[in-house]
Amino acid sequence: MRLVIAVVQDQDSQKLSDHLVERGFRATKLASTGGFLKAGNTTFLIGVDQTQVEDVMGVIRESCQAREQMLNPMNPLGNGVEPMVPYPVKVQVGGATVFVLDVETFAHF
Ligand code: 2BA
Repeated sequence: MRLVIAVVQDQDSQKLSDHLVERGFRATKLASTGGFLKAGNTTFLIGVDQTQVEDVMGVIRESCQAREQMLNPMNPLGNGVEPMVPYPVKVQVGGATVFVLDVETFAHF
């Protein structure tokens, strides 16, 4: 068995959720926050047989799109200190960041 962990943008979360259910995949959605942008995103935990990993990857690929987001100047120290990023910059986020892990044990009681 494999555990597919997919970090997706909140805008794609409902679409991905619907597509996974339509295709018969079970998933858990966790509310998460990106470490860099400090913006909300959604993390899916999807447990599948190893033969289904490519199918799940396809569903994720179809459901999630890349978007540009503005990263505004951040100043973690506050008063009078130059921000780490002194001007707004565009970053491309997603479609999805996906990890596939081996599952040692799976139990469902
Ligand atoms: P964030 O950490 O908020 O990152 C949002 C976007 O900012 C990233 O998009 C990337 O384009 C940019 N970015 C992130 N860290 C950067 C850095 N050190 N320097 C320059 N640009 C940087 P994505 O790569 O598509 O990532 C989207 C979200 O996926 C991330 O949100 C994070 O929540 C998750 N993620 C990405 N890579 C990860 C990893 N190696 N481990 C755990 N989570 C990851």
